[in-house]
Amino acid sequence: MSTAHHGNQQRGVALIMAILIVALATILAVSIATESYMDQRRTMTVLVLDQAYDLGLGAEALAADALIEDSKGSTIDTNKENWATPIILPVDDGIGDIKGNLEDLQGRFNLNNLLNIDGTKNETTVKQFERLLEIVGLDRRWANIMVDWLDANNDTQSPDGAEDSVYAGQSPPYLTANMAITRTSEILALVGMTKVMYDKLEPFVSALPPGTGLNVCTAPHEVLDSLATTRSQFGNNTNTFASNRANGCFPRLTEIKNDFRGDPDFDKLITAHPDYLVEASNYFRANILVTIGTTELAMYSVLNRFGNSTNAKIRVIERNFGTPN
Ligand SMILES: [Ca+2]
Ligand SMILES: [Ca+2]
Repeated sequence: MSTAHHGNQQRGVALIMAILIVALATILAVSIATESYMDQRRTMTVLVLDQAYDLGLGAEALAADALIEDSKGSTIDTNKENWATPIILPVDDGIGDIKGNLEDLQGRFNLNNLLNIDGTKNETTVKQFERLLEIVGLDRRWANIMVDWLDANNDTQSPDGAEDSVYAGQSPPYLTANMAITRTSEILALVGMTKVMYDKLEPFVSALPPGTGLNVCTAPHEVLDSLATTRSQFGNNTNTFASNRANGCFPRLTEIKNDFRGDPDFDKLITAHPDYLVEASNYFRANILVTIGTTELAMYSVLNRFGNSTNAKIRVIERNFGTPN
């Protein structure tokens, strides 16, 4: 009996071993299958992203081409020209598409214009920026804080500036840039600047080379209205503004100069910087979204158009992925 019992025990152990082995084998098989599936997915994503990147570069080249074409026939730049028309191109019979549009960055307030070319504070554009801040619902004190962020010195603007001592007291501590910015998102480094505040301002500002002009044909009414305080504001009737814009450049340079003349701040700005307001642009951003299956690639390329109308050229001065700046 005891032998038979012993034999049963052995069979029992063998059965458990067999079940365990099968279970382990199953786990292993599932794990191998999952891993190889994940490997396939990863490889596919890498390949598709590569493809999306190449397609993005293609869309960027198309954008550059549109800007070169434009320079041949026109001396002004408006949102009614061909380059400003958004494009959608299908990829391989509908497995994806490329969406793209070009935006004139010179319609925005250039933060680097808060300083004169010689690096000193530009009193006239700082006044304009203070008004722009108010128009978008932010405190005007950000203007002087931005001046301190940009200017090379460590002397704090009165009363609202912030230099190294303020930033060194943060956790983690850091220092002011004390130079021109290349991305508007640097604003987020200012002490107290929140994402919500930044999002209010972002559509109206750029980070272009110092001295770059403001295109009145493409500037939103918020930016135009920041040029003067005592004149009728375009933002007071946005429908009229939009319908005037539907015909091309509005307001024309001569119109806005006539309309705003007599406003003390506007007169000072135009006297100090006669070339500040323009009707043509050299800096654009191509916003490109490539979708292939479930993979998306967002690409933002800043394009600089230079040379004359018979021989215009484009250089890409910045490429961002995922976010515009
Ligand atoms: Ca044009
Ligand atoms: Ca400074």
